[in-house]
Amino acid sequence: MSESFAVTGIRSDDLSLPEPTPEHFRWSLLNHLQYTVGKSPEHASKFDWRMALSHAIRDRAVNPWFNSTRRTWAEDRKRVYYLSMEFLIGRLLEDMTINLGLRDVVAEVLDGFGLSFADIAEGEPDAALGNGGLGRLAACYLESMATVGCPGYGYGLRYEHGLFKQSFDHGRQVETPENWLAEGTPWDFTRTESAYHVGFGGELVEEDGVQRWRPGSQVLAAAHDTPVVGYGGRWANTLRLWSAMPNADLFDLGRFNAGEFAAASEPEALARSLSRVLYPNDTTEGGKQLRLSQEYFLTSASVQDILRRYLAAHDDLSRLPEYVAIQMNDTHPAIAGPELIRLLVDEHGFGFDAAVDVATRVLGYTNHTLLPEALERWTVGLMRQVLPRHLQIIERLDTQFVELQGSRPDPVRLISGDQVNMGDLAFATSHRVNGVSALHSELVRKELFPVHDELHPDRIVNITNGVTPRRWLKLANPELARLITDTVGEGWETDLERLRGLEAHADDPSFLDAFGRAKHRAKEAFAGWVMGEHGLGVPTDALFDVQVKRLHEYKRQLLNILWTIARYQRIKRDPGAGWVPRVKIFGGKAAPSYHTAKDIIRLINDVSQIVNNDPDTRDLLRVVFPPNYGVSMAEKLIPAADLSEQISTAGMEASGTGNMKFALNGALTIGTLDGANVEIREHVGADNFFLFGMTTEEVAARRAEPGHARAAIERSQALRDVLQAIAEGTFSPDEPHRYGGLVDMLWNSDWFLVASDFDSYDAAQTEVDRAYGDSGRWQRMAVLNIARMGYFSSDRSVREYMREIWDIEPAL
Ligand code: 6GP
Repeated sequence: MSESFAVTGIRSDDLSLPEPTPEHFRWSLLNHLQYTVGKSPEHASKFDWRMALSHAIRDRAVNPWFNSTRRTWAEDRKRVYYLSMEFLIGRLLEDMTINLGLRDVVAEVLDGFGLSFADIAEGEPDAALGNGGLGRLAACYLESMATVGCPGYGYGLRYEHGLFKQSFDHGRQVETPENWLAEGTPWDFTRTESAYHVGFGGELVEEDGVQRWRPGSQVLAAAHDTPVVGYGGRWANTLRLWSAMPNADLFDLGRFNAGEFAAASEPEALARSLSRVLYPNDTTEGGKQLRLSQEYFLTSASVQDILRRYLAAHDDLSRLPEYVAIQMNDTHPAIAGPELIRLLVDEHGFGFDAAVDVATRVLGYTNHTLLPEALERWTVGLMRQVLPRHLQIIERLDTQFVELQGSRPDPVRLISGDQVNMGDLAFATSHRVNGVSALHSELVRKELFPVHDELHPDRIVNITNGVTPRRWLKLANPELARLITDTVGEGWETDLERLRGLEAHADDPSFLDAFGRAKHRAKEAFAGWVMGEHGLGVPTDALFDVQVKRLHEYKRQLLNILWTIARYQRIKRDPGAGWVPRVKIFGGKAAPSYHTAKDIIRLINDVSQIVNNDPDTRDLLRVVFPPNYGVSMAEKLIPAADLSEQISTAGMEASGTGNMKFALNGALTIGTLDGANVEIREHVGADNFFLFGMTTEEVAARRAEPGHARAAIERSQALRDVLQAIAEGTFSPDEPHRYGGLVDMLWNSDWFLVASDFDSYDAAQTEVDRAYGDSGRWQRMAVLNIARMGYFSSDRSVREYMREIWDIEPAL
């Protein structure tokens, strides 16, 4: 901790930057190039220019940031703290430039130097500090909180290595470490003075009749702050990421001097491992002890920081819920309940029940999945070893929770057998629990927490997810964004319902024509990128049919590739049947240990080899799977999509957010009644959505039928032909039985009901062909989709959180 050395008499306002005129910005850029980066314009590389530009932009974020912080203190406002193990923020340069309203100025200045903004921005690595939906949602919500003026912080970990880099070796996924910090990041301010000790292990000792925790080891959490600027630059919040720093005494100088270099550094390395890598598992848990320690590291540092900030302006901790709301992004930070209770009881003299009451009123919990393997459970043994005091608190909460259930014969437990159930713990220590789409929240109520719900009927609420229209339309799709502004005027960026104004133009041929041109240019841009980057050829006059998301059986990329094979066989049988040319585009990563998902990736790649090289079909069907899907690829691909594949087994996708991004960019959805698809369809209209598949109830009933998969395959000639071709090695001639396991699974178990939904999916795809064949009709449908997507702005979601969970007023 560094000593404060405040100098009075100089006001930060006096240091404000002048208006961002091109002249000033030009000066600022050159100044940073020379004095921050240390390069002259004659010798600067593209990287140097990017760093200088990023610093010049970051400068502009500081005043809104200070102003927002100052106002929050001055007005003694409540703050929201969003605790998340993942923030999948992607690149920041263009995003900040747009939100600060500087895009035109920057382009003009760079132009003057013969540089292109797009070219420079393209060099920025993605901050891939997340796996998928949950992490990207956290990033959208932070941006929306800043845009609507909700004072708050995102708290996360500053992983040295974000989500692994994916490449393909003969079609197989290969993972290599991602290194976003290798060249340094221009965005964050390191605050070594905001460092906290986080303890692990050790023992409980009794002192003056009270239990005290004596941790066995301690790690320092150091803060790194990135300003998060809302659209228009009217408000800015902070993303505070913790990195682990070993205590200086962990380095054993004696051993080092004795020549034992590695051993001397080992405890240090172990401490640093807390923020070294992001767990590459989406929805499944892994790597027990380190993962639990990481979760506690994030939570403890954040809760300590929150209390410090509160106590700087208040002294009565019982009023904490009036000033603090903490949102737990899934159960990963669910140790926040016990941690807050521990601090209140052990350090601030609270009684246990009073502490529980305060914690519960402060905390909220968002559930993001029903998959049983994703519901975190830690063994009591591990918990005792890593967090003995917290275990004690959870035991007491468990006892109280059982008492609350009265004489119920088989009470729900926070600790059952030797397992601590983090979902139940999170529920029991929160005043609100929310699902992320209407359907999902209903299932959270009925399937996941029926007993909790009975005891606390007003605790579960639904907040349907949303996405930020700044990144996912204005930034990603400038051409469409311009057309929208020309048509409905400015302001849709922060009031997405204004897109409704497009409806009046849905039958206007010149507008549809302009829309068609914007779509086509996005397709050409994507095709150019995929050729330049991956050497994959993509015909731009074909229908772009896209499925990008994590690889998971429930998301059913397998259904998509099986249908693709059926299409291939049909074209081969009848090449002249007037096929609509399609490009099937896949993207997504599989968890490294998820073997079935990796088999599916390989199958898609194998199929692409055969299909793309077959002269009979290559003009009508192409399969492309660019490796290493992430936020930046999504920004290029989503604007180019015609068809959005949202084909999960009903009841399994909590919400989806990609589905929203595609529809907002004028792709039509082929989808099941799952997650937010249900609400998207309600909004855009059933006529403008390709629905197929069983409902959640039908899925449950079908699963109970013995032999359902076999029966479905026997009913479908097309599917039989596909499975036979795979089984014969048509797509893996060098190893004909490569997919024996997959085929066998489809015949005999098929938990995800790929076979049962195949024919229905096939029929919906036929509808897609028919609609696409009439380009006027297709474009009209696409425009109606865009026009009716206003509801799915993350600004709306965040306002609902503010009203229904956080109880906070916007500062704007
Ligand atoms: C995901 C859900 O799978 C997805 O449906 C949802 O849109 C997204 O969260 C945001 O709510 N879940 C995860 O990414 C996850 O790791 C534990 O859940």
